[in-house]
Amino acid sequence: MTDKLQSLLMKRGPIRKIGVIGMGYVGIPAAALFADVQKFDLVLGFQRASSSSGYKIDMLNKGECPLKGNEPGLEELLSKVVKAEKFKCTSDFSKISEMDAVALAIQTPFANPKDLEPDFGALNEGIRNAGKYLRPGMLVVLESTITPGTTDGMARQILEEESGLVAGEDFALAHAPERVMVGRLLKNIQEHDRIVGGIDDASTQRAVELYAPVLTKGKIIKMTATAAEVTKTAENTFRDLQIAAVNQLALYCEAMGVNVYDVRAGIDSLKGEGITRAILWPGAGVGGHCLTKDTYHLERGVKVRGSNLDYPEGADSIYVLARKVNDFMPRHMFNLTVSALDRIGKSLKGSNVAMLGWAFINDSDDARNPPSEAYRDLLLDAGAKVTVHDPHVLSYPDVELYRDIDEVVRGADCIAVMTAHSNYFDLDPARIKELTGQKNPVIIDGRNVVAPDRYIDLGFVYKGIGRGDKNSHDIRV
Ligand code: SAJ
Repeated sequence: MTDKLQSLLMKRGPIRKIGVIGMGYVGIPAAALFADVQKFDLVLGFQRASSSSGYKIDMLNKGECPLKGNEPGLEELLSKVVKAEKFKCTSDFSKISEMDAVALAIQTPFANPKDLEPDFGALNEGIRNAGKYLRPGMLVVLESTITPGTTDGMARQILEEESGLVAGEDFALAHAPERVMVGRLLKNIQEHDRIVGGIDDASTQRAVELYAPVLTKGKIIKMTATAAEVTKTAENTFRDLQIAAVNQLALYCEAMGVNVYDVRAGIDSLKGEGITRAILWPGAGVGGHCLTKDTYHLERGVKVRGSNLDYPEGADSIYVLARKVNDFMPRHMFNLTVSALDRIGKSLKGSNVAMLGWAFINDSDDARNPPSEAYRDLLLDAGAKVTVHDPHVLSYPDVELYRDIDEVVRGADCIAVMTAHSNYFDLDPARIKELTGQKNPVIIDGRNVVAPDRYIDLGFVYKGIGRGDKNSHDIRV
């Protein structure tokens, strides 16, 4: 902590004006909640007036929420803070210079999912803008999920280059990773504990002053900026690892003729002082915007930021292995499909496969990095004809999405459940069989949605992930 920064912060006084760069799923609720804090005078939401997202500026300034889907309380809060003239959205980034604190909430997708290089382009532009208009005594906070070492590395360099100021002396710099889930944005920001990591103590303290007032149930957890980056990427890496652990177990149970759900219930029953078995759910794969990338941010962080890592030379980390297990699950669905069709003398070539579910997560329209896409591609490569049903996803590039299950199932040789949407739990096997027009239709259950015997008894060839107890059943005629 330098005296210079401390005195600059003292001179500036308490945070009153806050800028939030990036009016998306993270920035909009963050800005609205900051604006609702009595002691903050004004929040400016900074949004590029680009053709794709410039429309948000007018909507937000009318107190309307441009986000899709239901976000409880958000539109009301926006309307309240806009009416009170405590929140305004602008594309004039020069107004950053009037702020006491600036939070950057800009997404960091993959440039190309194949090479797992993050696309920091938009984030870098936001950082450059913040740097251009940075003033002594300001606080800059990165909320985006970033590779460990970014805040105190690339972000610090850009801010210092653009401003001619020195981080930790002339301005405060911190990382406070977002932990929001679509559908509960406000609740998550207010109730999750907030990790706050500065490049030095003064920066951490200044960031605490920004975030503490918006917390209701959540507590502040202070650490360094790099520790905060590791925490965020590792909390998703650990979830991916837990899912991979139960997916691996499901594959073992299939090989040993055992029902993984019996085993899961057995393991889960072990409770007691200091005993934890966070066993999750096996499935057709892991999709979404978080778990599919955050492991690679952590891995890159240890490569870029780490030194003298003591680990077997060239061996995959357990985390990368977990990603490989989870990414294998759509292929496992494909292998189950091939083996089920083979039991009735059919091959995938020329077969009709009806996929139920495209979204990466149940009862949602979110189709980012869906495991269903990998499965569909394998089917097409094998010469199958694929039709896809999803009750929520409106559109997806190069995929025709049907709303009517009957239309998708009609004439199908095989039905594959990829997403556990609620309406799949009460499918009627007799109706499904009639629609397929097959003596022995195939059903592949990727999300433990169907009751196997109800289908097997009607002559279906059933395969389910983890269902070693059912996958070699006799075929009823
Ligand atoms: N999945 C499984 N088995 C499970 C849980 C999930 O196969 O037991 C699959 C899902 O089908 C999906 C993928 O994993 O394809 C991801 O599911 P998710 O429930 O983890 O949802 P995400 O990707 O939206 O994760 C977010 C993360 N939140 C943030 O990054 C702020 C994650 O940290 C949360 O733990 C997760 O939401 C949550 O718990 O809802």
